[in-house]
Amino acid sequence: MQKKVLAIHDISCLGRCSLTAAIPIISVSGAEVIPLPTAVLSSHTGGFTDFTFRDLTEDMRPIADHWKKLGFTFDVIYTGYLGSPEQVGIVKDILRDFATPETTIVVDPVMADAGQYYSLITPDFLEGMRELCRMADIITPNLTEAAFLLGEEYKEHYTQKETEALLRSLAQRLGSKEIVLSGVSASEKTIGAAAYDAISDEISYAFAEKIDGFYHGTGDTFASALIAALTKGFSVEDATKVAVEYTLACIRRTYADQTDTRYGVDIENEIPTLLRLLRIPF
Ligand code: PXL
Repeated sequence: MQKKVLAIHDISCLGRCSLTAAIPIISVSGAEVIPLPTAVLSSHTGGFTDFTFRDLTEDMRPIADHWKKLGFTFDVIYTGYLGSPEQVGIVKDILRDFATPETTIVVDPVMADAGQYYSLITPDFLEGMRELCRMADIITPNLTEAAFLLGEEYKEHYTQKETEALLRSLAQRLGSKEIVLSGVSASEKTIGAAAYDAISDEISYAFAEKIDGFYHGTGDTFASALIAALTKGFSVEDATKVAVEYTLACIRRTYADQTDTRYGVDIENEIPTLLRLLRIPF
């Protein structure tokens, strides 16, 4: 049976993040992606001015009600950027209504990066994101979001010991079974992610070469590739490796092309890389 992934994020028309990353990337795995848009923006909010923003809070319940009448369920429910703090309650109801015992719930608590909230996100979102994380099987924060979820100040550098303490505190506070933490470094030359299995208390790392610059949307590229691998049956540890390698490949190509990094990374021309990493013949 073809897998079905519900993706609850905004559509930022320009800038390849949220749904414009999730739909193409997860589709590479052969899963069907069903979007539930939280807002429509002319571009994402990082580095652009004068972008439009249409909040879809009013539309989300009627859309979900239609699907409920059709008897829909999903193999994966993947939530990310929300358009308003009120959407937390709606998403919680959707998780209750559409997740079966076999559904994997992945919550990306999209709020912040490099120590700062995104421009439309206020601290009002924080408690709601904690509540969503408590309902997840897997959470995928970056280092900033992890610190904020714990009510801690973000630090520019985390040692391995500090990173591991962060993972264990998150698991304790939010009850997470699996945490995939992005933006982790082993040295100045590397960047990657840590995957923590709270049940076995094991932590694995995946690193790639760090490339200069700030690339928008890479958190969504990363989480979407992780989900692509999970739907192909990869373990969280192996899916994290796939996601790190694919994200690095997209960044490397974008860096080589010298394009404006606000427009996101070149996810399209690295689709063959993702197929190879997912071991899908083509
Ligand atoms: O990639 C995270 C993200 C998602 N959606 C919107 C954003 C951002 C980051 O800036 O602005 C609208």
